[in-house]
Amino acid sequence: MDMSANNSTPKADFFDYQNPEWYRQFLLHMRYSVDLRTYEHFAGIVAKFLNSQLKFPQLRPEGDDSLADDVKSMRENGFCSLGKIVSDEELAEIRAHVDAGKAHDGWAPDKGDFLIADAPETVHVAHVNDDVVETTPHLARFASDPRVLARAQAFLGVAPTMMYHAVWWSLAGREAPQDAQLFHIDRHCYRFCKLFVFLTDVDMDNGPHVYAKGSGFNHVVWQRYEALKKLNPEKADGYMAMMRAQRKQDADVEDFFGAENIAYITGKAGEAFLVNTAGIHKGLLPKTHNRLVFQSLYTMLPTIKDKVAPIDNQRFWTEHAAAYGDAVPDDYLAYVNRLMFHHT
Ligand SMILES: O=C(O)CCC(=O)C(=O)O
Ligand SMILES: [Fe+2]
Repeated sequence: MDMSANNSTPKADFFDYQNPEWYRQFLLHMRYSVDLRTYEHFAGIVAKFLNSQLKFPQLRPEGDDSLADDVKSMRENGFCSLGKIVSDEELAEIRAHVDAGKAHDGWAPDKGDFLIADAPETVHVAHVNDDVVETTPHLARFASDPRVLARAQAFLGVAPTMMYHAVWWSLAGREAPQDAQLFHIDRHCYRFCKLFVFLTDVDMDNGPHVYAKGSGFNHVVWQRYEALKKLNPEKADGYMAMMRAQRKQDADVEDFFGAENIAYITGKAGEAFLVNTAGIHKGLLPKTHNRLVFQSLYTMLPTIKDKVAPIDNQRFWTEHAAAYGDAVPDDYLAYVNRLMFHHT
């Protein structure tokens, strides 16, 4: 045995005390590996640890009297409505900026950039380019609206971490749904939720967000499985197979959750909702008009998988203060936005 070599090998280096990468990979692995029955318990441990370090009290914006009911609805149904949070003037400014910017196919970026008016027929979902999203007025402020952060915090059990802002078009007139237009679940973190702000009017024909109520918690998924197993073992296996499949058939989702529990979330341009997309969901393929949506993602910990793109947006801090005063303490706001904006 050659004992003269130093102990630097790829494996030894990867698991070096100083290498953050293995800690990151370990956290990611836990996300997919924790037993479904105890998933919430594990998420609670993560929240407890973070709170012991952060010590941020629960945000309670003045006059916000539906916080408790909304969080209850997020837990029981999977989502809550925030009503109209964007004025018509703001909408017009947002639209002017977005319409003038380029977009790309969210699932095939190699197709290149295009103006939405020239979107190729093969594109179903056109993501507005990052440089356009970053410079669109108002969006960053909505994402840190005290009511939004308060709900995200109460739902997650800890002050949220903002992972990204995204804007995309779901294009009408395409024949069959694709990707996120089919039922699926997201797995960004142990607990997470997303803010959706409709930037066009959305009715049943224009791409509502569709959600299977009560599908958002792993332990509940497991309880349903156990209950079903007693009544009908074969059906229980079918249910688990559906939960594991990446894309879920409409008929299965309706069968297992009940057609009455499939919610179609529509709304006027400027209306917003928060949703736990760990539950089964999709954006229904729009028939008549293109749908434009703004989204931000709130997690307990950085997700590792989502791209982190720091934005130089000094406007954000002054705009936020002008809109919401000191409803969100400075250190709280800086923590929430630490991956996205530099605080000065
Ligand atoms: O477009 C939608 O309504 C759903 C998109 C989606 O699956 C997501 O944002 O996780
Ligand atoms: Fe999704």
